[in-house]
Amino acid sequence: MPDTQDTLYTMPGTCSLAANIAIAWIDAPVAVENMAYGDHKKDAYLAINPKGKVPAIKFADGDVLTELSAILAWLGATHGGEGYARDSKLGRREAEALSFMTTEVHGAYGPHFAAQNFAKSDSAQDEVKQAAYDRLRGHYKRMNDKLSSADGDWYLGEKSFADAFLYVLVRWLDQTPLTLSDYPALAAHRDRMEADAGVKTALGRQDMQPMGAAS
Ligand SMILES: N[C@@H](CCC(=O)N[C@@H](CS)C(=O)NCC(=O)O)C(=O)O
Repeated sequence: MPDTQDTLYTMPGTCSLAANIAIAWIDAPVAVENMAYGDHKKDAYLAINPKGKVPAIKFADGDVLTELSAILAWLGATHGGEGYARDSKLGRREAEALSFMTTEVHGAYGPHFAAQNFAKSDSAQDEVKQAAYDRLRGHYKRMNDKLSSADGDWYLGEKSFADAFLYVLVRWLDQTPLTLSDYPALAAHRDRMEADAGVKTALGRQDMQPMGAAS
């Protein structure tokens, strides 16, 4: 039977949480299908996204959209109303921030999540991991400074999808040798996000728990 609804595919702990939060914030008519870790490499999902990664949206007409920043752009343009229109100044800044976060910051996590893809020996893998953590320190400092200068509440001065992905990145920081207390604006942002009803809904849909003071 053909699908009658657009569906976002997610997995616990992953960047797909940002799209899930966006769906909650704008109340988009998109179902969220949370897969168990590992299902992303099984045939059923590879038939949807041959890259074997989340997020992906499968549309009711069978078309598929992958890449988080493209999915967030589609959500904003299609279901976001005026607040998420892409031709606004906020929309431009949001696209810029999401490109930075998905390519530079998420990209820098490569050696942390899969050091074997970057070096062979244990010592070489350790070296690329340490280099990645140094790079991440710079990225988190930049994001902490930007959030502080934007008045501290929202990354771009008002709520946007950049906050949804920033929250994911701040959660990942806890898995690294970096310390969240070195980035006080990011720590406060995490607590603000975890008090948000849409974030709570999205976490529940992905079988995830809040991590900070609001938990
Ligand atoms: N460039 C992609 C990256 C997607 C990505 O790396 N997703 C991760 C989760 S955060 C994933 O599915 N990893 C599973 C794997 O690589 O096995 C995007 O921005 O959507």
